[in-house]
Amino acid sequence: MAEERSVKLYGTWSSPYVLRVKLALKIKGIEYDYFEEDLANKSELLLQYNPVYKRVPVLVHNGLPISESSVILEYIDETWTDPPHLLPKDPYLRAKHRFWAAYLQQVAEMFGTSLVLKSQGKDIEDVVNEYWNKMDVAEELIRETFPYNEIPCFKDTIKPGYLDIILYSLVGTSDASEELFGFKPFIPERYPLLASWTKALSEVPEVKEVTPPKDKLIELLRTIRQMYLPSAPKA
Ligand SMILES: N[C@@H](CCC(=O)N[C@@H](CS)C(=O)NCC(=O)O)C(=O)O
Repeated sequence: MAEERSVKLYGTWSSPYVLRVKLALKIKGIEYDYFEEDLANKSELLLQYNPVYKRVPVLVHNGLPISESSVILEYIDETWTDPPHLLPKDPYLRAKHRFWAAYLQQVAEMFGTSLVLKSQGKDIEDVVNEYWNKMDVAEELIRETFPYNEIPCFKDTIKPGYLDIILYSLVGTSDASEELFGFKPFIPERYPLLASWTKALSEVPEVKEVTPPKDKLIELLRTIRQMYLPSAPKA
């Protein structure tokens, strides 16, 4: 169909939000043209397509731009209605998936690398403790979103969905920041479910295909850290 051919994604390789869209398109088997943006010198098209936030990702479907990664994921699921579906059919379960996706995002953003890097005046230990406390809640309660309360296990017939994509985008590339900052988002002993869920996701072929290379990410994080904390070690 012509509709399916005209899909364009404006992104930047290191963005966790762009990763979400790449993953959703890959899982749904949707072909698209990708345009890498230089965020220090945004293209006219990006500014035109996302005049409100001027951010990536932007998905352009048949000339119509959609921005904000979670909105894009829902748009993809509602437009390409063949399975696999990103959100569950059942409205209550859909609501739960959206709820937990928003919660995980809020906690991760609160704790985000940029916060750690920029909050020189703030006690990092307090930030970490707050993160643990909030993730404890997710570890205990998120199980109810899974069928039969089983930890997700992905195979040919069970592909990652909306909540999986959001979780993976938030912590899936954390091995790069772990190597640099020594912080692990989910210690397996404390977070058996969240840790094994993230690990299962990282082994899905579609996920491996779109995850940015760890070395390249480490390099980028080093540069960012250097910008905010000039006294930080270079290597
Ligand atoms: N809430 C947005 C966040 C997108 C976002 O923060 N994108 C960053 C790249 S990771 C960006 O475009 N930054 C450029 C800027 O803020 O000027 C989403 O979910 O799509």
